[in-house]
Amino acid sequence: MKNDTLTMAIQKSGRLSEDSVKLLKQCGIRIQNGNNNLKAIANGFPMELIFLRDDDIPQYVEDGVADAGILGLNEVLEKNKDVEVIQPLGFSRCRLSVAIPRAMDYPGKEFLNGKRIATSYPVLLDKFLKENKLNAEIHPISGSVEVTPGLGLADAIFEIVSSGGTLLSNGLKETETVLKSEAVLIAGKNLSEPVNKLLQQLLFRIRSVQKAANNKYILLNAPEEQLDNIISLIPGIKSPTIMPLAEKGWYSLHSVISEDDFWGVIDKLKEAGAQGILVAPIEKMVT
Ligand code: PRT
Ligand code: ZN
Repeated sequence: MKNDTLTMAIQKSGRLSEDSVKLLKQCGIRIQNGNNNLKAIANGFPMELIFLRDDDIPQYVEDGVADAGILGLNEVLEKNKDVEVIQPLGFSRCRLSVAIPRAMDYPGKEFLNGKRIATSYPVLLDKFLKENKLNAEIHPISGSVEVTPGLGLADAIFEIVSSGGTLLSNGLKETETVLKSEAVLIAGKNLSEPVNKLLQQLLFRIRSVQKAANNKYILLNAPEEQLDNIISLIPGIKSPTIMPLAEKGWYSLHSVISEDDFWGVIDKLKEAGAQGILVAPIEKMVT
């Protein structure tokens, strides 16, 4: 393992691949020779990439072959390797749920007692059953878990749900949400000091990108008598920038607003007499 490079494992091809590469790109890290090979060198950061099946990433990180990796939290918890979850990344959101045939009554978790449950997550299912003192038979299966009840191979399933479309088209209904998952950054526990420093630099970039995505740049014109009121509505990072307009009694005000507050605040700003409100995306945000 090199000390001057962060070795990052990402999914070779699948649901996580595109967003993993996109996130790195937003952090100023571009991949030179695509993901056709097992490895690639990055531009813009001392990083080497390894492209793997997501199932293999926790083991590679535990073994120190990779320093860090990007994969779904569901897979990290299922593999249960000695790695650290460093940062949720906000994409590939899904949930790990129990589902049963739609026509069945579901009185509660005790329904699962004595039942056969098909899953590609046997470790997490076993944990769920034990935590709830349920006694069910686990049928590990690697794909198309949703078809098993229809084929008479299982009474229930424990599988990833996103839109719910696959459950619907297989005549199933979701009865328990056991885990909410999204892509996460994981890292090894015994990184050398220089590699850990690189990881912290990467983390700083990721958080700046995430903060920017959650905030908007807002510009507006405000009448002088409403300035204090408007400033209290959009306080910004430190305080808003205020510049006088050519027209007497009017000011231009620049600030930052959280995506979540946006619509609620816009109405109040209009009520306070703000005009010419412009809202623009922020690419990076360093605070
Ligand atoms: O080949 P490799 O092993 O690398 O990939 P993979 O086939 O194991 O995984 P992949 O690429 O399918 O998914 C990678 C990760 O994406 C998962 O571990 C989850 O963290 C996340 N993710 C997000 C999903 C989904 N959404 C998803 N919808 N993983 C799987 N699905 C499947 C699910 O298994 C089910 O069959 O989609 C179906 C349900 O989708 P809906 O939208 O119909 O509910
Ligand atoms: Zn996989």
